[in-house]
Amino acid sequence: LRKYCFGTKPVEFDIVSDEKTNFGHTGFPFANFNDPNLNVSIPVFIIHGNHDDPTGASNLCALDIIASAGLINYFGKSITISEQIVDISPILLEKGCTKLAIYGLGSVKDERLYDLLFREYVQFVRPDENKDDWFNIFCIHQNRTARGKKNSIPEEFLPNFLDLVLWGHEHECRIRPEFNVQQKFYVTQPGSSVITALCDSEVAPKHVGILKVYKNNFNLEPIPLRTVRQFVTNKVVISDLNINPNDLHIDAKVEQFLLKRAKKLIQECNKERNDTFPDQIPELPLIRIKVDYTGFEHVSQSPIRFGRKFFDIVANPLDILLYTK
Ligand SMILES: [Mn+2]
Repeated sequence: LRKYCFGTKPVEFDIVSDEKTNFGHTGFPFANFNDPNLNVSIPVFIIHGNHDDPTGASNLCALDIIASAGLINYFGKSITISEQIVDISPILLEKGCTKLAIYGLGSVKDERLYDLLFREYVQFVRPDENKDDWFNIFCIHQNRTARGKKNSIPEEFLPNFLDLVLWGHEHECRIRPEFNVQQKFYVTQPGSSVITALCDSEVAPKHVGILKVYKNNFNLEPIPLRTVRQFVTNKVVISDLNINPNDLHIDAKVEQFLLKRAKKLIQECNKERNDTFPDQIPELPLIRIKVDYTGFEHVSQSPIRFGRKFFDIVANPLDILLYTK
């Protein structure tokens, strides 16, 4: 942040919302580029996630520290007390004839936000004048994919005056804006920038994007990330392997099969590396084989013992195998 976002190049837009409303929760109730003691050329606006949410008696989080150093503009820190309306006031930016309203809400427990939205306890505060002139963005950090009742936020709970929702938290890269026909807004879900969970949703190539807004039109250009570690995942169903469950050498036979499969996946990664000449990809790939052992519960494979054979070839040797039913 200090290296790339500070500098003498002037910021080319104005902030026209009440900065105290946007940033009053920090010790410095104004945008960092309006601080006479700082030279900011690329201002960063950021909400907190669920691993860095405010906590403790003074409700502090990591972003508070970074904000107080003047490096970021931390917004969307709604301190919610139950049975009270939560106001979400936008940061209003203007450049030429383009007006951008950025609403934000840092991560809160899904069940809680679900309830607040369902009971219409969340209020999006819109600018008083020329409501339709604004391009409205909402930054949210919650479950988007349903994982049980109330455990995610339905897009239909968000107000339909929004133009674009920037959805954080979800790991899968779905950065190309998806149109919600009912709500008439777009949702972009950039996904995690690195692979953090060894599951299918992390297989899609990682991207960041550059969003350009002109009046009420926007364009989001996805940019592929070239430093992401390779990851392949695969599923093996033992009952499909044509092995007799009562075979005395069943452990060894299953292990042989899995070793072969792992080596094949590693070869694929190596081939891909050689074909695409990626310059900055870390050398060792991530490999995950899901082993469905239904009907073969007596087969004993230690994932740790299995992984010892891959110490210098794979980034995650000790959890290549994941047993499932
Ligand atoms: Mn998250």
